[in-house]
Amino acid sequence: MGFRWNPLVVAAALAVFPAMAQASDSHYGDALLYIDASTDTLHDMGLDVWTHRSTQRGAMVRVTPQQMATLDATGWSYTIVDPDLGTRLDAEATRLAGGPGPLPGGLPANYHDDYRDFDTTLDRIAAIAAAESERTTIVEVGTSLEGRPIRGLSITNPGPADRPVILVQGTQHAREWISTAASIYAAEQYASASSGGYLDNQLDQVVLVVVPVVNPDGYTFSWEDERLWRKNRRDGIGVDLNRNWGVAWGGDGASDEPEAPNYHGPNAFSEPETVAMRDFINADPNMIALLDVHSFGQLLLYPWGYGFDNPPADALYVDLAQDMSDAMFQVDSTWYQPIQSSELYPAAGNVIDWTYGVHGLHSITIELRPGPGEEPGFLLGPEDIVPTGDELVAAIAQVIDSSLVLGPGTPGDSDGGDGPGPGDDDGTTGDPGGDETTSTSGEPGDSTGGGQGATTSGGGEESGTEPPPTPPAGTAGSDDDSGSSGGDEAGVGTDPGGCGCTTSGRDSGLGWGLLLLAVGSLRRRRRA
Ligand code: 0X9
Ligand code: ZN
Repeated sequence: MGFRWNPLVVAAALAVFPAMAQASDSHYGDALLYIDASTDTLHDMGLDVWTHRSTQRGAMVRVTPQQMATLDATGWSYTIVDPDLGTRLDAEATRLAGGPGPLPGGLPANYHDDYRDFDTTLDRIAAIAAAESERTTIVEVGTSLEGRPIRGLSITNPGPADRPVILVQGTQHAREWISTAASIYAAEQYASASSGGYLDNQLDQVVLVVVPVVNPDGYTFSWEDERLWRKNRRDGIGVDLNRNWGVAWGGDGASDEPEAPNYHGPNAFSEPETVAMRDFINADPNMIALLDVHSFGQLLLYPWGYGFDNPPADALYVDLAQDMSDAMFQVDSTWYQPIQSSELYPAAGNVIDWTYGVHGLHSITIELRPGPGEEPGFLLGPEDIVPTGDELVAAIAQVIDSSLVLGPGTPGDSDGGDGPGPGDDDGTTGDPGGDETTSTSGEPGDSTGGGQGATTSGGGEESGTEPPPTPPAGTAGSDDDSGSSGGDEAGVGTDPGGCGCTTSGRDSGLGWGLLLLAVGSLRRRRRA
């Protein structure tokens, strides 16, 4: 039997928890926990939520020693997954500092042995383009806030110019390094595909564009200052790019607090990174599909993500995501769960709602390895890069095959049926997203600059059965907090992850002194 959340306990905890530290630090003593609570609540408490799902119980969160002390004082129950994240982060930093980087020139085979920083990623893009100049051109999508290139590869065989375009974009979220690594790996597999093979045949029929790092500033910051950074680098605080798109912008699962990990920005398309990608997509009438690559949780997510309405193309998406899951399972029996995005948790202003809602692209968010609630989350080891990359290749191949059969889709927002409704921002008018519900609009995103036009240069079979899920019960992957399962109960003293790790079961009683302090603090904040 669990207990029902006592509103006073929640209020007290909200008042006494310090805001999540976004600044650079070593994370010594930070722990990863499972906490069986509403993820909205955990987020409001300033905890760094790594994995959660609105329709299930429990979340994986990172807590500082101070937050842990407060948790203990408030008597919440939790399960320790990793008692000291600092050790793991240090081990990764030491490995990267000591490990051999890729040799200069050509396409050194050891490139995919480990994660690579932004400049090395750009070098690899250049090297792929040089080595496969018949098939590959470099695409300049735009420029980040701090002036870094948002650069990709366009990969195709010689053929008609108006073939369907499939876009794969990675690393909207900085700390999801496997997204960068797997996207580059997949681009390379296509660019160097053997003549006459499956991938080569696909390249006869489509143009594949891969942009491995949509958020170069955040990615660089995650290498140089703060490994667990998520957003872009706006004002040193950051905007969550995957809340900054113009369909249902400002709705559920997006915060208007700049410090929040899911801060949506002052208006839709306020950021040069989303503007650049938006303009790139707007400019290409042949674009037919988008795969947005994240980690973690092994999930295939389809629209809508802003809320629980079914998209007009619901049946299509159920099939597409299932077919992708089947194709990926064929690679090495790793199961990716297909679900509607909002079932993970609502996340208004995400990219796939915009690409589907405005352009009708067949749009999928993929959360790569590890599985839901699985260690080490964002700190996935380098040995997973190639197998995850192979899974991403299978996912892309299925998106291509399905898109060729389906043809261009219909904008999900165009028929007045389910969906955010007309008036969503296609970015061409400068009008902020049409469905803001919780935030005031600022200036049009188009006014921030950075949205230059893109230029180019340079040269499965189905398994039939659904494999069983392997995740620990009650968790599913994602690093942002926005879902709410309201009225969650906590299984006191249980091990929600089924991971056999240390459990600290405590009763939910709260010291009266702490409670009064907290309520007083809340009152003071309200008056302010
Ligand atoms: O929160 C996100 O932006 C994505 N998860 S992540 O852990 N990589 O940050 C998921 C977005 C998918 N859309 C919805 N859940 N609605
Ligand atoms: Zn992400």
